[in-house]
Amino acid sequence: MKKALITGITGQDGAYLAELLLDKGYEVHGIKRRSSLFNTERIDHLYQDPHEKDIRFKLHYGDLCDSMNLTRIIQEVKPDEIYNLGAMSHVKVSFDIPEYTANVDGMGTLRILEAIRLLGLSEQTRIYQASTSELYGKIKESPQDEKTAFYPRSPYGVAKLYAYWITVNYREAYNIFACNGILFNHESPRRGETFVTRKITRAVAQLSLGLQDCLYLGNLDAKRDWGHAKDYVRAMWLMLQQDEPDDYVLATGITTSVRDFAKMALAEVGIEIGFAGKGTEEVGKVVSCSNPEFQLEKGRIIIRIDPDYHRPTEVDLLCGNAEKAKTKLGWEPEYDIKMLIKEMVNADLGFFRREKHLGDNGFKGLNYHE
Ligand code: NDP
Ligand code: GDR
Repeated sequence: MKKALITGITGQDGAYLAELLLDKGYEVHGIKRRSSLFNTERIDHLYQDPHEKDIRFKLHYGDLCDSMNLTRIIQEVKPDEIYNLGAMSHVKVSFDIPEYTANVDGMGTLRILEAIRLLGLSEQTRIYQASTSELYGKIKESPQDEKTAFYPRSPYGVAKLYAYWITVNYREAYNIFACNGILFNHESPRRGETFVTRKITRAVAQLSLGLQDCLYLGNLDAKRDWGHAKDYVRAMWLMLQQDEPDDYVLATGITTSVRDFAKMALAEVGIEIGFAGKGTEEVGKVVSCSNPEFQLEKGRIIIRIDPDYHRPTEVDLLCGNAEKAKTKLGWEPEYDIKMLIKEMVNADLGFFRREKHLGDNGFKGLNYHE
């Protein structure tokens, strides 16, 4: 039975990847951080009682900032595959905590690679490094592929640049089977709530149910190549099953602005909006609402700009070319952006309908703690 170790198992991708590997018969180990509240919501359905026999899912406390901890876990597990998904993954937040971001996202990768080398596991353990389209940053060339030059635009992007190159270096210097997946944005109902897609789909649900008045966003002009996380974790696994290690772009090849994403998400529940005004004065107004369940009057402003969400340096346009992954890995995404939005909006609507029902009947919401 193959063993995998996933850092960042409690995150969006970690949860989907753990499901995939368990389905494939792997023994799956994950590193979770100690936190004052439970942080395993995305993987609770995978939990196996450690007192039972033959369990295939095990969590270890750890942190990418702690070399000794990482080395001990890797020594104990001796994984065939490591998926390094752990990261301070929020680009805007990385401007607030740049040193921490460098430590986790940059040095964290080095710590894992060094552990593999020092433990003599270079021939046994394959590693997947979660690289990102944020490496491209300020580019003129579109679409971007594996040969496009990097120009990161945030402390997050710069930390991930180090991680990218140290992964390449350990592959070349020590013959470690190490791959970078240069992944463009990928989303799902499990996406963190402060990333723009999930922020929008949650707001669509709350606006339409009368639980929120207005959605505040930053740069509506930014364009991203949005795919579904389920498609992308499949390719992470494929990268580690090849004869030779390599780096691959994963993307859909379709780019959409934040403004259009918001329009499409609202259209999913029958709300049409129009945008008017410029810069920070731009607003999104209801043009029509064809859904009899919702009470949104024509002309009501439901989107405004909050300049606090603007970034000191922005990545304007990302659009990926995943031809290499398609040809060499045989990978094809199954979701397009419409299917993605539908799934996300419906999941959030379901959640907030339950919240509203509880509220209407005198109970606190599901996330309420006395
Ligand atoms: P999430 O933010 O959902 O998950 C990040 C994970 O990293 C969480 O499990 C988090 O733990 C963990 N983590 C954070 N800090 C540490 C630390 N110091 N030590 C150990 N673990 C830590 O990210 P995604 O699942 O969306 O992304 C997975 C990886 O892929 C990340 O590295 C991200 O940068 C990268 N990536 C993501 C893309 C995307 O569009 N989703 C695109 C390209 C790259 P906790 O739950 O406790 O916070
Ligand atoms: P990104 O994702 O920075 O691309 O990083 P995010 O969803 O945060 O931003 C996408 C674009 O939307 C604009 N934007 C806003 N963003 C947020 N979060 N909140 C807002 O209110 C808002 N309004 C507009 C942003 O300026 C940006 O242009 C994600 C992360 O998952 C990274 O870890 C990963 O590496 C990259 O995708 C690929």
